[in-house]
Amino acid sequence: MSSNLFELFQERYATKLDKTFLEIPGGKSYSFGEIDDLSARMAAKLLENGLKVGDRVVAQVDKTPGAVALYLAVLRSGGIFVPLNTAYTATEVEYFLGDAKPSLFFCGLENLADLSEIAQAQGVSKTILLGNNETEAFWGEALQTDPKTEIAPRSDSDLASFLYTSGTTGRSKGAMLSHENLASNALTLHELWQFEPEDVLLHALPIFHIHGLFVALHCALLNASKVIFLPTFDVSEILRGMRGEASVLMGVPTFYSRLLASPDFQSDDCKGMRLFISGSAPMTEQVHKAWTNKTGHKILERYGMTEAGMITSNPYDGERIPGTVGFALPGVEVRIADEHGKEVTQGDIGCIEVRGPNIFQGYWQMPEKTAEEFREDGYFITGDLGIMDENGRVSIVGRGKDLIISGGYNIYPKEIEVILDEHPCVLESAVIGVPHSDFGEAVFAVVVPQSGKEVSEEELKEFLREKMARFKQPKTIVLVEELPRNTMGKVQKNLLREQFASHSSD
Ligand code: MCA
Ligand code: AMP
Repeated sequence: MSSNLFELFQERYATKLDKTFLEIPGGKSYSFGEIDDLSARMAAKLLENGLKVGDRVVAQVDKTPGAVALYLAVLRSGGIFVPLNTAYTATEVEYFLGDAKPSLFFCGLENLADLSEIAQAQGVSKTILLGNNETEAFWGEALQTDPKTEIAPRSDSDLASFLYTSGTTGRSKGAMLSHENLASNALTLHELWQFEPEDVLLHALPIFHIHGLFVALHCALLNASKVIFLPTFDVSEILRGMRGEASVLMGVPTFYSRLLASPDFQSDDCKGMRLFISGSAPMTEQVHKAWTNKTGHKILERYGMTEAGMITSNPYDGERIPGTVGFALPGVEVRIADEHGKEVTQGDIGCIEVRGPNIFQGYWQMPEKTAEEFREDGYFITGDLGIMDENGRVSIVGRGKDLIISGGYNIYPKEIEVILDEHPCVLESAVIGVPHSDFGEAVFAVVVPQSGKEVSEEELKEFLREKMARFKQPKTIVLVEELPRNTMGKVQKNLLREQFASHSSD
């Protein structure tokens, strides 16, 4: 196996340079050869801007072919790619820049002035505008630069990327992923899901997370597949893709429930499709079955995590059972364990623990935090609760960690509670997830005002507005006199979830 992940991709598409790689709405397309060349030219410009092997490159950029080329350019230069959600506010970006200490920061035009200032204060040597097409900024300039075709040699354990994942402590942690972590996972998925030479991937996921950047794009790169590359999820564009050349769709459950709810969606639309994959959040049995009834296809659900890439998958050939996430991927070990890491009796509920070449290298500059998440025998503690049947099939039954998954985005309540509690009129708060028909779960905040002080839901929402990305902000905030606590004084979120379960946040 090549050590530099980029080399592996290049080997796979080397004979398909004229083939379309990325096709964007409107019909414009970029061949494998063009993106490869662009990435080599961008690599030359990265070097010109001072990038050295092992440097971090943070990118908060729109989903464009240029962004894909930038990712590949960083890989081939031996840098570490750190993508950020485009919804993050300047305050959030400031934290990531201060933590990752990148040498280069790529961003979009919106907020450029603010972000440059923030980046400079955090010691970032250069803030660069990527540009949204080949006539603009870094993208445009790269095309005028001679390519640097050499690929920086990397060893298996060298870092390729790190992705931030929030934590139960409220502080985001950079999960460090090596070239081997990403390569092994991609090769396994490509084989397991039986990619075929003529497959066309319908890509509507963001490219700042594992799902869209690694699972989806890496499979396409390994397969030298055409990708219908949509900037955002849009039902009519998805239908157009399915009615056209697409054969594989990867998405979060919200994609599937929105398609089912669309009056334009017809059974025939899926005639040319080979495979539907879902993950990042639990898919309800109801959606799974409705999809099968409508299309005749059984969605293949898989389970993963930023720290581990993909962990389990329903089988390609065997039975895809709703409510289960399938079997440990080949080469990956999964066990259901008690709080000491001892395997529970088969069929009992326990914590899902995982070991294998996919498991990350630790949290960026947080050795203690890393140590807490691993057992002595190398298993990583996912924090998800599951059961395993006698054949090794896993079902996720809950979460040991306080986490909300909304439309496939992970939101850690602690992060929101810390900020809410900073409001001068707030005594304390508890953030929970409540059922939501579109996003699966919605963020819901329960707030206790300081005695003698008054505050409204609107004022609190306004207070949060600039401090965190919109998708994290509570859809509803209710004010209460006190929070339910157990005898140890711990807030009983289960009681709040029961109390507010039917409180519609839709
Ligand atoms: C958008 N909004 C949301 C969400 N998305 N609110 C809660 N949860 C969300 N997921 C809010 C926006 O802030 C905005 O609020 C309003 O909805 C409309 O925004 P818009 O961007 O138009 O939303 P959308 O296009 O309808 O997006 C919904 C979406 C998107 C397509 C489901 O959230 C999405 O692409 N999710 C996929 C996330 C993903 O890739 N997860 C993988 C993580 P306002 O109106 O108030 O401003 S990787 C992972 O989890 C692991 C490893 C794994 O297993 O894959
Ligand atoms: P993240 O931390 O963003 O990488 O999200 C990882 C978490 O998403 C996992 O720990 C699970 O809780 C959840 N997750 C991913 N895939 C699934 C799935 N198919 N079913 C249920 N939960 C999932």
